[in-house]
Amino acid sequence: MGPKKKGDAEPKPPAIIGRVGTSLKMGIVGLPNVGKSTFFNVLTKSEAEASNFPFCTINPNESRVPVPDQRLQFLFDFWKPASKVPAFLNVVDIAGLVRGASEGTGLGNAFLSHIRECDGVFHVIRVFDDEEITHVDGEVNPVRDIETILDELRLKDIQYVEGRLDGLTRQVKGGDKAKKQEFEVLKKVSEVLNDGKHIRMLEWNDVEIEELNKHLLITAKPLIYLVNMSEKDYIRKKNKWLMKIKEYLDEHDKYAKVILFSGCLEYKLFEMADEEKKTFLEETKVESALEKIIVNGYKALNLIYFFTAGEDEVKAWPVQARTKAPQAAGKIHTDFEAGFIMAEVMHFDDFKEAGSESAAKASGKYRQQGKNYIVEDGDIIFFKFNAGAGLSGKKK
Ligand SMILES: Nc1nc2c(ncn2[C@@H]2O[C@H](COP(=O)(O)OP(=O)(O)O)[C@@H](O)[C@H]2O)c(=O)[nH]1
Ligand SMILES: [Mg+2]
Repeated sequence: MGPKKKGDAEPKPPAIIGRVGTSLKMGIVGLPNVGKSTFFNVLTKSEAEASNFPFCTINPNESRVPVPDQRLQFLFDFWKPASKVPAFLNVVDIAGLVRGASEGTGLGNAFLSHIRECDGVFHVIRVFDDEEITHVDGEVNPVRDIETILDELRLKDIQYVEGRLDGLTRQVKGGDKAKKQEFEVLKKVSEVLNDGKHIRMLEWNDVEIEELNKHLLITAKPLIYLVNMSEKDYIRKKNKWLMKIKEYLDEHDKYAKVILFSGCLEYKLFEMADEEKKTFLEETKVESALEKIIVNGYKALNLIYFFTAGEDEVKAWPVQARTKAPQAAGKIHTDFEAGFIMAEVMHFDDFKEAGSESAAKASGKYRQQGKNYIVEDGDIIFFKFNAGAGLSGKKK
């Protein structure tokens, strides 16, 4: 693949359900007392500490955590720049939902509206037993809990969609052709929801997605299950509920991502000194689940990043998947987009293999790309742009 020539048909990327932008957020959702806040705290504190970035509190319930990436670390080590900037995942701790939340039980409506403002969901489920920590529904039963939460999210969307359909039905009957498409799509949405499914579980065409994106439906958001285990169970990777959860999800939420973790263990690791932690991890042969959780959360939001790299700064620039080069350049500066000439691109892997920029160039891995180039995760990019009044500028 060389640079695209003028006149090449522009491929239209498939539409994505969800908001446009790069400051997207994952909300932590679940019943009360399942370990959401513990997870939020340890995630935000330990990741910020481990990577030497200041604790990035936005407000008490919202934080951003650096996205761990060995490629970025490699670039930091290579360039030793004055400024090092990773990508960040925004995370929000949302208060617990209980059965009946969609009808307002336990401030449910307020909490559900917080989920609506997020772009993806970490659904925390509890499989740890602890008599000290009461379970809102009596005893630990993660399958029932998953069902409770999925139902409440779905019922909230049903309320919303039915409200919209009331108005739309009148308008369409009154002959408003412009509303016909929205009406048809929301009718289908309502059927899907009433059939017990979430919007995210189905494939939608571009027209439908265009309509879906006019509404922030909760069940359209990507969802990752985080199974909170006791330390002991997490280390031996065993718990009587795991099979039951798998069976339930195979039947009801087949493509959902499930990640096991232990809030307790993560906290313990966070409090250990480096040496102690190293020994502990070697002896138990366990791994912290936090990196995996962050990376998957970031992916679920359809975010990727490209790098700019040099002696001054090495930085990861978030863009939505399938962003084209000029718009990616626009993340750095609006002038870069307006005066876009070309992008010089080498993929991180090629750079690493070649060992230097010049070696990558010599092996033809440093390519010039035009305005239709779709940026890939891990591209190292050097933009060339026209800096106004006919001046030709070159900028990292
Ligand atoms: N035994 C055990 N207790 C936990 C674990 N995670 C959280 N807890 C405890 O459960 C209680 C509720 O935790 P919290 O994080 O506030 O739950 P939230 O209501 O879901 O935010 C607290 O007393 C925590 O210390 C865990 O993995 N194991
Ligand atoms: Mg909490």
